[in-house]
Amino acid sequence: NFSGGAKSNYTFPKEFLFGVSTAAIQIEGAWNEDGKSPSIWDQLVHSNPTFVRDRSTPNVAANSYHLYKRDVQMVRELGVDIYRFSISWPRILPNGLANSVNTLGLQYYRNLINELERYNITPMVTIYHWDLPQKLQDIGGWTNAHIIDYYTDYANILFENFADKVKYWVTFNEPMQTCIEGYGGTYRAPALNRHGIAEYLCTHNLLKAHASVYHLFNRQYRPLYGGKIGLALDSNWAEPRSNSSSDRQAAQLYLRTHMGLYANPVYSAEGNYPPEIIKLVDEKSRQQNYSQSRLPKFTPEEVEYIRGTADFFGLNHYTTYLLSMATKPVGQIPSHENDVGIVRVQDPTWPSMSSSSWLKVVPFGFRKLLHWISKSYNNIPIIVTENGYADYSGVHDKARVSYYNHYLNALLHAIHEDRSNVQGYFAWSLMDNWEWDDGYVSRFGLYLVDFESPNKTRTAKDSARLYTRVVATRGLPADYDAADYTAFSG
Ligand code: GBH
Repeated sequence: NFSGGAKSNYTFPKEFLFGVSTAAIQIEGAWNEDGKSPSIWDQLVHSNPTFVRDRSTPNVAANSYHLYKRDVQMVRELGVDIYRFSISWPRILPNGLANSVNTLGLQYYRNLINELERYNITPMVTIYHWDLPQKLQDIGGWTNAHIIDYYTDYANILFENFADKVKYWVTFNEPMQTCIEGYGGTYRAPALNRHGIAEYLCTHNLLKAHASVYHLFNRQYRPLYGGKIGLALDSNWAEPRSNSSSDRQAAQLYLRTHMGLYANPVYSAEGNYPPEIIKLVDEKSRQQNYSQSRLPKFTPEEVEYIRGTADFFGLNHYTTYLLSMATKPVGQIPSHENDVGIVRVQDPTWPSMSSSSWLKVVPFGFRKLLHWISKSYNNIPIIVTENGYADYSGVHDKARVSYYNHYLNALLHAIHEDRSNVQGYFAWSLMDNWEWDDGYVSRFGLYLVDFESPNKTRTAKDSARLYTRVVATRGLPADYDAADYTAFSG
């Protein structure tokens, strides 16, 4: 039984926030219009087209740069309270640096925010959703400690312009993807692949940059305008592969050294990286003859500077893995994967026909993860900033409807039975978009986008209708069956 709980009459609290999420490069297009410079993703896919499953680019995507009014209309149709989108750094600062601000870029987001305001929809802004200006990558990107100041300058410009209207800010979307996959690996831009070294430098600078922007907001903007600021961390749930103590240890180690690498410094009572990862990387580095640990150290002052720098825990969650301890070395040497030394698989019997092979449908994992976060980080308010399902397209998206039903049912149980402090939920995504290395093959939208049509026509899917009902009634439809997984069996 994969379900997150039996069918119930639970409903979402009155003040619970419902929203939908997008990200700039995945929807906007206009990649070189009105002064925007290339991001590391433009650079990666233009120079290496086979990186993407269908060899597509985000050059035009859903053309939201020109169609944002239609986007806001869809948000209104859904009846949600809040819209999460990201701002493109290279659209605001083509050099990456604050010496020259692109007023046309600012104007685009001002128009979008004003349009949302007109219909009483709260904006949530992600300051960084992976699209670093290539010009900053040329000088080291997130491995260059000066980026802490560059990022703070960029955020300051956003606050100056928009903090009067934007009441929710997310500093970073999924730092694990940026650092471990982008700098340590090849799966995300800049695909640097300097494993064992660069992911830790990136993590170190990114956490300091997050704290710097939190303090800036707290000091200069919160007193004037109010508002909340946090991080959005991605995490799978980690289920022990068997009930052995070693597998149970592996599952905990996964949570503590993956999501925990970013969560512990910010959300734990004691701050700093989890002691497990410090010990593992220190020991390996010594054995490997490095003169110092490949994981940089925070000074006690830095630990304090970073600790507690978030008003909410943003969680992006999609799926679950089974964990066990590795019996022989895993991953490249050196690398974060090798440092941690655990093995991650999925149960082939878990249902899913998703276009994204990793996306197995395991609602109980969502519920357990919410509980784990609540317990580990002092019952911090959680906002689920992303959750959703990918298919190969179509408006009658039975599997997505089923996915949302099952995961929202698990969420209701988390709130009512486990008392997890979840205050909001965002569906990923408002519409089909450019799904990174999956291009336009994998579709996550509540709205279908016809990428072939000149107007990038958007059409509501069945899942959009479901979500509208959930938002309006604050509960699941009467015909929802918690035991039914047939939608995922092909
Ligand atoms: C999010 O990332 C992103 O924020 C969003 O932009 C994206 O469109 C959306 O989800 C859907 O993908 O390495 O074997 O674990 C998702 C986080 C975690 C999903 C890693 C893919 C890779 C499979 N990702 N996972 S594996």
